[in-house]
Amino acid sequence: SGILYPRPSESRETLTLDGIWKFAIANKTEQDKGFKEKWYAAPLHHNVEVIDMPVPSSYNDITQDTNIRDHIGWAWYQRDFFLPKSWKTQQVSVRFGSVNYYAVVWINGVEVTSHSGGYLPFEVKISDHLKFGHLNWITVAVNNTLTPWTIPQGKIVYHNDSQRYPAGYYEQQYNFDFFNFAGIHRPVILSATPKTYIDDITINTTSVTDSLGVIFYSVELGGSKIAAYSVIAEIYDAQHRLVAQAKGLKGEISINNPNLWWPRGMNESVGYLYTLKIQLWNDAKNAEGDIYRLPFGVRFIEWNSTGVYINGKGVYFKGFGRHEDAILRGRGLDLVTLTKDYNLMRWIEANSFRTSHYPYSEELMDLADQQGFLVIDEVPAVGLDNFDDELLEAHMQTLKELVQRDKNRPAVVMWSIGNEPQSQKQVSARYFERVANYTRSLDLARPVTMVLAQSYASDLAAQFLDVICINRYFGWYSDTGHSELITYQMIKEVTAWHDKHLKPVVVTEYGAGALAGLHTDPPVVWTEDYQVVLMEQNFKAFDQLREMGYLIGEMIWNFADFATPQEYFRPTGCMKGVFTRERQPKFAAHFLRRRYAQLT
Ligand code: E9O
Repeated sequence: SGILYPRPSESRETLTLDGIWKFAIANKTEQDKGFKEKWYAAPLHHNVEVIDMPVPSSYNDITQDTNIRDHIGWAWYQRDFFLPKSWKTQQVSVRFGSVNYYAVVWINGVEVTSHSGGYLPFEVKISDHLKFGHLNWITVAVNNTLTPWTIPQGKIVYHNDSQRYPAGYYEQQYNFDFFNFAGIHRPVILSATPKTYIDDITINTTSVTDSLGVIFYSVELGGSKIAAYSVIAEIYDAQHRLVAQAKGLKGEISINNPNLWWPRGMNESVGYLYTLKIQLWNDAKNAEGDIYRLPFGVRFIEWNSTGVYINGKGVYFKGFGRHEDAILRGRGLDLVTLTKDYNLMRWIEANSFRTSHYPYSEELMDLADQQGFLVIDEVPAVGLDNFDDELLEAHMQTLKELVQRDKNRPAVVMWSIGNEPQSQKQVSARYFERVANYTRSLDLARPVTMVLAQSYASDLAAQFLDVICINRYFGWYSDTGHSELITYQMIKEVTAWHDKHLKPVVVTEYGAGALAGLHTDPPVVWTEDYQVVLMEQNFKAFDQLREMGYLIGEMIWNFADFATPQEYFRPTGCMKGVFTRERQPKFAAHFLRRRYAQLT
């Protein structure tokens, strides 16, 4: 079923549950206590000492308590709410933008749903469990434990060496360098729709010329059946003028002389959005039914061995690998940081980013659609290292949920099915063949890619992709400090991938750590100076590789410094940001801006 973003309309209302919730973590040695004592069945403070916790936010950096910062396992959230009487006759749902990683939800003590996967929305109907004229309680238990069968993977390691560790000591390990922030990360929204409602809408804009845009749409209904109904589809332009219409659950609508959706820098018209208004009409009762408005762009994507094309024009990606990461909030939705980040990306004249290494919030994606940023949309499959069927199942589920959520977004121009897997392993070949083909079964309108870090000789996954993305740290992780090798090695590297597969290549990561304010000349690693030299040497290679027709994009790692697990080689975080975690420019930002301004 669909996962449309809850948008108020003539027939729909929403109420936010964002705000301060009550919160407690489960004791390390008594993880099951909350379940055994049924903490969901009574006000949380009857059972355990609670503190205040903002939603949305990660819980890690909110308190002074290391146990909360480094918590592994169950955390409990609870709050109460009243509902308007008018919702009694409606279909009421609760929708979570994301909860990392696993969530169980109770309404008034009754379990209503659970969800696996930390970065995608889930929703459940709750009408049967609600009270009107009384307080309602919602309880959420969140578990951030990562295992070999979660996406991304992790493992719990028990230490048996009694010389060094007390009995039962364990820790969470994982294969990636971003801190595994946890909690209710995105908005929690109650919504009321009519009992028969619009459950899903799919839009396809593959057939477009300058004079005609043909839009294929289809609608799915949910809830109680009505004897006789009609569906009215109307398209409005950005000035809210009706420009085309059709009838029926699915069909074709043509827009004459359409305003195409263009990414930044390729056309004066950037990020043009139409609105598809779907309206149900109850013919039996001759009454208005559910109404939903979906923004969409008219554009089409093509790809071949030399490039990716939007509306027939070849694209060069100039952008960033990023994170949803902000001071105090962690990975919680923060509209201030989110908006500032777009302003910084515009200032530096980027046209794109990759949602490394997990799907970003819908609020963030909306702005990409509106501002004309190209997005490589990535699932949280980072650093996969074993490839069994159970993992495959979870991997496909996350792709299914991602495509379901983002299929109508013009900004999304590629699906990335993972980052830096152990794709040299024999078993990975069949695994990625299945994941790539599964992705195509979900959406044929966009190319499929994955971000590779193995050598071109040993990798077994690129053969199943449409576009090859690679991460390369010449002069940083290899030949550290030897900036004189970077141009040579990068040219060799991209050429080898291209020659082997005859597919376009994007360098999705390159970069150097730089501590803001640290300078040396001659430049040495960790200075701002070295970061710039490394960029300059990469740029020389990129220019040549683009000339040769091999390279279709460059994305520096990373947009901003971000939090990592505690490591002796990362001073509180990854320092490869072009901006600091506070979103102030390093020397590198000014340098990158000069380049991106010239690249078209
Ligand atoms: C993923 C990113 O999240 N890529 C890592 C980044 C890092 O610096 C991390 O922040 O740890 C780099 C992986 C290095 C791959 C080098 C490939 C060289 C193969 C010959």
